Amino acid sequence: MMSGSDKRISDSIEQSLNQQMMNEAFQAQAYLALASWAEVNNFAGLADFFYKHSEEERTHMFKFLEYINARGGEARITGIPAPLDNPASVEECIERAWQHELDNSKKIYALVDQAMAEKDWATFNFMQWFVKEQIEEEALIDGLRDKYALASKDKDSNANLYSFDRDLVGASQEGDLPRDASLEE
Ligand code: OFO
Repeated sequence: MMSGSDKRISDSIEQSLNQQMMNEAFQAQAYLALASWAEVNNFAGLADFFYKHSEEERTHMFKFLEYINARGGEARITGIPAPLDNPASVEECIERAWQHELDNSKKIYALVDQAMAEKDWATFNFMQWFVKEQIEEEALIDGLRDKYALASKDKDSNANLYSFDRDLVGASQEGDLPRDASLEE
């Protein structure tokens, strides 16, 4: 048990970290809802992809929880908003995911701003993992959008949509970082 003097984050940073912890829980819940919708609508590949992604978001929530407690603060688990109603189509489902990532990136950047303004370099450093993660996740979901766009070009055939979905079974959650591309050559 930490005493008050062991606390090495300000109250305002602690509050923002707690808020972001619950934002990550919300992300997990939102992806879970999209995954279940996809499963019910017989898109097994898309469901698999989003179930896995929901798990990833949950690990992000835990990273915040561990960090807050490790710095002598206190992680506070609160309620989260309900996910949106079911999407009307695969396209809407994927666009929702895209919007979730863009929104979450903004929240991450706001926390980085705050850590910098408070000269809390430990939190600033901790947040860099999330900055990188959001680059990867935006690339991952943008890649999904591209695949869907290709698959749905021929509106007369379901074959493309079928192979699009099959392609997602077991698809990696690791997006390639654009900035790493040259290192791998
Ligand atoms: Fe938590 O990484 Fe996406 O949102």
